[in-house]
Amino acid sequence: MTADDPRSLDGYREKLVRRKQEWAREGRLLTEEADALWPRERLPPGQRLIEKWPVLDLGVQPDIPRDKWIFTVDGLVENPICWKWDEFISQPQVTLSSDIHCVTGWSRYDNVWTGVHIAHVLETCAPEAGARHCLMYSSDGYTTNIRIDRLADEDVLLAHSWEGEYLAKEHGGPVRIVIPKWYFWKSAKWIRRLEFICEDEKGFWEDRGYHNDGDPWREERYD
Ligand SMILES: Nc1nc2c(c(=O)[nH]1)N[C@H]1C(S)=C(S)[C@@H](COP(=O)(O)O)O[C@H]1N2
Ligand SMILES: [Mo]
Repeated sequence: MTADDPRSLDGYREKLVRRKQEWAREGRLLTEEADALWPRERLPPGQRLIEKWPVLDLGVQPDIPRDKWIFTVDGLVENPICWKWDEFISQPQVTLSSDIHCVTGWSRYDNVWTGVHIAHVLETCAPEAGARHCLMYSSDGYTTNIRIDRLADEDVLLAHSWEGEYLAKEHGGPVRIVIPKWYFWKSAKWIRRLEFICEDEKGFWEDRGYHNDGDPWREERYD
């Protein structure tokens, strides 16, 4: 029997090795997709991926017609803002896609938001040097806090639309803030006011045992 004889184990092994060597020379199975897969981990620890978008709130879903909605920015800013719907909607618009990570354990990928970019809000209101934190106020009485540098992140916006349609009331319409890098409780629905302050102040859940920061990658769920 020669080494090429398939009945010989040595021959079989040799053929296999030869074939693998050919594959290596050809670069077989290389897809050049490695960059597209970055970051390799998309689902934070302890989260499960879902498709349907759940509704979570304090049991009150305020009914705010767009023509009655008023949005203010005040506190440590040089130019306080007071936008009615028409003014808000005539500001420059952006569309951004991001993932949602809720502290209750679900995540939802590729949510497409349209609205006013936070950079535009910050440019317009011009926070003073002493402004370090932001307290967000909602029409259902909810509040939540965020450090100003985290609020200023390039993926943050005041969203009026989701997937090309106006945001449903149960998801915070007419306008909610979206702050994707932090657990979703920081993304206040029915937003009505941003207050810039010097010292940090806790919001509704931060005051009730949730973590003050809420980084999903560090599982900062509870205090
Ligand atoms: N105004 C307001 N915003 C809120 C809440 C709330 O109760 N009131 N709940 C927060 C929590 S805990 C979560 S998980 C998300 C839920 O948003 P969704 O109902 O659109 O999924 O909204 C956040 N923003
Ligand atoms: Mo939540």
